[in-house]
Amino acid sequence: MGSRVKVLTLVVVTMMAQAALAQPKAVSGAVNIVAAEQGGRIVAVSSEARDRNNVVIPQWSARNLIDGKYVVGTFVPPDSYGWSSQRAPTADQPEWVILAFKNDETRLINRIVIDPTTDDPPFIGRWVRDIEVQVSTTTPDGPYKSVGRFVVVNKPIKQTFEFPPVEARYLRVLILSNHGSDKCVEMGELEVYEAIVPGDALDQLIIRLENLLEDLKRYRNGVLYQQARQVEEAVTRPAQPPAEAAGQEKQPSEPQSSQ
Ligand SMILES: [Ca+2]
Repeated sequence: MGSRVKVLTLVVVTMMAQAALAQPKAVSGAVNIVAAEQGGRIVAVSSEARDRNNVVIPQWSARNLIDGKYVVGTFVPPDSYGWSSQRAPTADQPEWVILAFKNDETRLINRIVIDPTTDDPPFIGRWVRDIEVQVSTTTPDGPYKSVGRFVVVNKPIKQTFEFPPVEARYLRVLILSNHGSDKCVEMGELEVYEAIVPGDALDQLIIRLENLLEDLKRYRNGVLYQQARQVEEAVTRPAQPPAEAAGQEKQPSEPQSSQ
């Protein structure tokens, strides 16, 4: 009678249990945690463009990578053109930047965003191209482990790169190439986002499972009630011929055929 319901319930329970056991997919937070205004900082950089007096040109310094200022269309922030290195990178001798988050805290991250756009036009090939993202949970000197290599296209747009959630106290971005220039490599802004394991989703799943358990209990109680009624009906059934009744007295709890 209730066997179809039972099977259905089992299927639902199994599916929900599988969903509960499955690795919850991490999403990225909405806050750029390496932004200077969030407490992020440039720990070290391979080189920065310098003037004739060997002084770093502020408009091209590495701190412009996390200042929240962007070159957009014809708009160029007067004090922030982006970061420019002193020399062009190669795979053997990459340029690099090391970044840290507020108070040098270790954070779980899974996304970086790069806007290559600087004050120089893309066709001269200075913008960043091949990168390798590395993380350290100990010191700025490492040891570092790689979380992936990515290619930044030569377009004035924000480009998102994702990887499995990884703990990072220091983030090192190796720049292995630009788009052809033999002079330097440039990048407008670098953003980092935290991986968020959706606790809310898990809470919702627990609530759903709890509700399902309640439904199952109600179902079980309903079945027990049904059985009890059947027994009751059997016991209180109008008197039967003595011979048959006597035969049944030995098994008073055995339910009679229902209905
Ligand atoms: Ca910037």
